[in-house]
Amino acid sequence: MINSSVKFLTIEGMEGAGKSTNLNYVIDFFQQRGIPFTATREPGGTEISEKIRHLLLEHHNESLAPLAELMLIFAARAQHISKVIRPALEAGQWVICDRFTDATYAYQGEGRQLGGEKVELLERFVQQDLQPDLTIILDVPVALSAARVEQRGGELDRFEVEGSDFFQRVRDAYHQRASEAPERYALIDASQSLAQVNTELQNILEQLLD
Ligand code: T5A
Repeated sequence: MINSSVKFLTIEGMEGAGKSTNLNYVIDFFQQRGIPFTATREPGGTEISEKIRHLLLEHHNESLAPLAELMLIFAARAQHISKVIRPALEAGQWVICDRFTDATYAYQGEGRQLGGEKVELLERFVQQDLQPDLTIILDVPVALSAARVEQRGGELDRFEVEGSDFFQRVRDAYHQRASEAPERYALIDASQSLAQVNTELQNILEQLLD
């Protein structure tokens, strides 16, 4: 059962799961009902955090150490929380965020194999009591994620060039987190047609706002 006091909603999933596509659906849903919200994303969401995002996604002549990657993500997050997320929540708005710390557990904790303890340490330090109230995970198998990224075209970023083992660890981590706290997560099979995904999303949002 979804808690009706939900305010901080995050959307997660692997590359090509359809986060951007479905985020637009969520935004329309809120707009049609006149519910005040802030839609944002991670890494990014502020001028400085977007600069860190570029640093994270671009290719460089030297490799980025996984621990440095983790610290950059939390630096961007600290700025984002301070400038966007907390002010919006304090103003009584919903916050709808494309990725948040679940992505760090999945990509840095498991994908990069840094382990969950380091992520948890920084999560406590940076977020204190702040946690999403509900996280929607758009779940796709690794092969479909790769196929959708390929179909979308364009240059692959620093994460998208990773292999299937990396992404399998990422997907497993999302499943693990969802199974450990089912009340905080809604898992949608995003390998279905977009119309079917939208229907599931609509059911979740209606429950949320009832
Ligand atoms: N990252 C992020 C970390 O490593 N740690 C962290 O803590 C955080 C916060 C950027 C990267 O940062 C990493 C993870 C990421 O690698 P991002 O901007 O969210 O994160 O980037 P991507 O996940 O790469 O976003 P994408 O745009 O690739 O994926 P989306 O948004 O999930 O997919 P979308 O909506 O663009 O759809 C992709 C294609 O699939 C089609 C769409 O039309 C589009 O062509 N599609 C479908 N087709 C058929 N059926 C459906 N149901 C479909 N849904 C979408």
